[in-house]
Amino acid sequence: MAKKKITNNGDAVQLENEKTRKLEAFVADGPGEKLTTNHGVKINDDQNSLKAGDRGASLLEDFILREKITHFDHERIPERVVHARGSGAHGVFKVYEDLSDLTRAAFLCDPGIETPVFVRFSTVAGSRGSTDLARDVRGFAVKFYTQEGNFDLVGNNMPVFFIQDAIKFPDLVHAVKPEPDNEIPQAASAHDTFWDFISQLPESSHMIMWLMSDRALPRSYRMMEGFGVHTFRLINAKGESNFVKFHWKPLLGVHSVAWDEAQNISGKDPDFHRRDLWDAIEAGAFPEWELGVQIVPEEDEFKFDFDLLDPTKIIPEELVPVQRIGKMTLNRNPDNFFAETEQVAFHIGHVVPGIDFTNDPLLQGRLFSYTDTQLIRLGGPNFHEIPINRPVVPVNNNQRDGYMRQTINRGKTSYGPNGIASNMPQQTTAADGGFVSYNERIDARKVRARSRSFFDHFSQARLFLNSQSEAEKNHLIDAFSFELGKVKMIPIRQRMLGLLAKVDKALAAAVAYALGLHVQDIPMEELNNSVPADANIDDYTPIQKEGSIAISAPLSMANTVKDTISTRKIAILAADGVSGKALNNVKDALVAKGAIVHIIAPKLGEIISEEDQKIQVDESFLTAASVLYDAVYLPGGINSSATLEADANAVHFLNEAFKHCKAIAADESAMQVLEATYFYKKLPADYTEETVLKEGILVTDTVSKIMTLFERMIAAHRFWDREVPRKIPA
Ligand code: HDD
Repeated sequence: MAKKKITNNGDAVQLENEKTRKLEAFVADGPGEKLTTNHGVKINDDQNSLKAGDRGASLLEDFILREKITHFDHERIPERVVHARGSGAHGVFKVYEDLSDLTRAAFLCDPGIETPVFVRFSTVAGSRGSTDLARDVRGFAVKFYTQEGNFDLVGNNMPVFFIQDAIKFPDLVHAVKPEPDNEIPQAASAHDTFWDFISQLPESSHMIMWLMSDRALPRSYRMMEGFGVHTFRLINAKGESNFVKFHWKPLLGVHSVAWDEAQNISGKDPDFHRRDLWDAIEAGAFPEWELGVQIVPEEDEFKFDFDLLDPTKIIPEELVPVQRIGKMTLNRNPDNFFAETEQVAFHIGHVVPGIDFTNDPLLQGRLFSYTDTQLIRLGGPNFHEIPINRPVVPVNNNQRDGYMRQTINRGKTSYGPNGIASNMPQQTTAADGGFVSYNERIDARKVRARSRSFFDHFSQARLFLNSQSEAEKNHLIDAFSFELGKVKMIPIRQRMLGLLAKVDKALAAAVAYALGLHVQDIPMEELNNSVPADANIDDYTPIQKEGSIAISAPLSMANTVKDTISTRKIAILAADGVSGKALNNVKDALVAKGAIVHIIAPKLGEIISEEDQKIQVDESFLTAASVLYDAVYLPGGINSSATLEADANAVHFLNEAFKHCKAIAADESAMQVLEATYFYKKLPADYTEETVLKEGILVTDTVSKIMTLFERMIAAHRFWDREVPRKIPA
């Protein structure tokens, strides 16, 4: 029978998945009955240390005290040098159709196979305890526990990277991390060393566009895309290779928050993304992504005006469509953060037969880094034996010993070939599933160099910019102006403006205006870190090949999924005397569509409706904040409206929701509360369907209208177009 786990809200969740079953062997359920030492000796007094008299010194002989304190002293392991702050979840992946034409990876060839996965999302720059809402790249690492061993897809929520060669990774990370003299700022790229580095690194231009865009401020981990970034290879049973880019497409769409909102969330709830993921899974609203692939046949390797091996480039979806090949569902929270989310060790080099690498120089360097880092972080070469890292298939080899070895290998042989154990464990032929590297032809000189096909640093940065909506472009200008405005050294600001101008003169001019500077051209020779001494500057001018495009629709979040309100958080503001009928009708309608609705009142406890009903309050204006919600509803009721109108916190809640372009619906009888806001005068004069869906504001006396239109407003997520023309202080 399938095992079940009871979640916090009392629901039973199926635990019938192979990795989960394997983890069960290591789970300690409950606190246990009798307190013992680590060696099993029952403890008689855990409250007092052993002393020479009740007022005397503690005795060194007290092994119970010593063991407890020693273990405590060693509880922390080094945090990851990057991606230290993360959240994990278990789930499953299933392919839709047999892909054996493309790959021999068994988990991609049989729609009947359900592959367990563990996913860790993360920010990059901040420490373990930093805020979730930093402007940053998000890690999106997936461990597939396949029947042929573990496959780790260690990607990000942005499809390109800052650098083209792994040798620059330590420089990049040193530049973005807090500055070494004063360890300031935490989890932020808005400081001198980061922009000093970036402004001399033209290859980062494309990535910087993504980083300054709203993609760096996800609404939720559940609403982010994921990308494998590098071009990989899929290899079929005949040994044929196709290039592949991996994508994760969230079924809830890709959504972000506003920068001002992100900064506020960092104070109100620094665990915003972690909590959101945890709560959604506990509530049974399992996050889902489709795995997508862009396939490029070997013979098309040189067809594009960029190099497939260059990790600062995407393949625009218009040129090679993303085929959705399967679905991942995250359906179980970890039992223990440290044991699972902290100890999980991903490695880009963990591939299974049917998936292989390319010569992308960033990927090649990563192949070294990931095992190396675990050796220190997880204390030695046996980190693969930590339960979360173990594959679901047997591990047999002649590796032995080392710190923290768990396996007790019986027998005499730990070498091969051997006669004593009949040459076990044996190698497996390719036909039987043994891993064979792709038979790529290599004929080259050994050089420290970069291919000239990597030198067009600006075309795709421009493609990204041109593909953004007006609101998204404004956010980019604001982000650059903020970040460079925090840079103290003027020459760094100036140099960055020069680099930006190479992407887009109007963008550079707008940022220059905010910084009170003028754009000055920088000769490419000055940006010489990425240019070999003999390079011709003309190499930077892109060669337009057939099929080049100016705009790519999927790059804009304006074009994302906007047809669901599932798991969106809606605030209903109410006080004593609220119309219970309106409140409950709207609440029930939203909950029925999967939204999470909280009633927020001046104080916790209960409020009494105008119908004399008791209504349970979820949050007070002290514990809640508008930045933690996606939309607001204001039901009518004379006394409730009078109270809220006079409550500065309620009015601020509404102002802030308006400023962050959220959907706001109100009963006409609550108009007096709206009148107290800054945005009242900016409300549209009519409430036709068209105005409401453009402005995101609805005031009506018909509850049914609220229920139909409000839902569509929430699904639209944000009304960014009103941001600039209807700016208010809040
Ligand atoms: Fe990396 C962690 C993603 C380039 C070296 N990386 C790490 C994680 C993610 C990525 C998601 C966190 C995994 C987890 O949750 O445990 N890294 C990327 C992507 C890159 C990239 C998408 C570019 C395409 N990384 C990169 C380079 C190097 C590293 C070029 C070094 C040469 N990355 C590491 C690391 C980390 C790591 C130091 C820190 C902790 C860990 O590995 O386990 O080895």
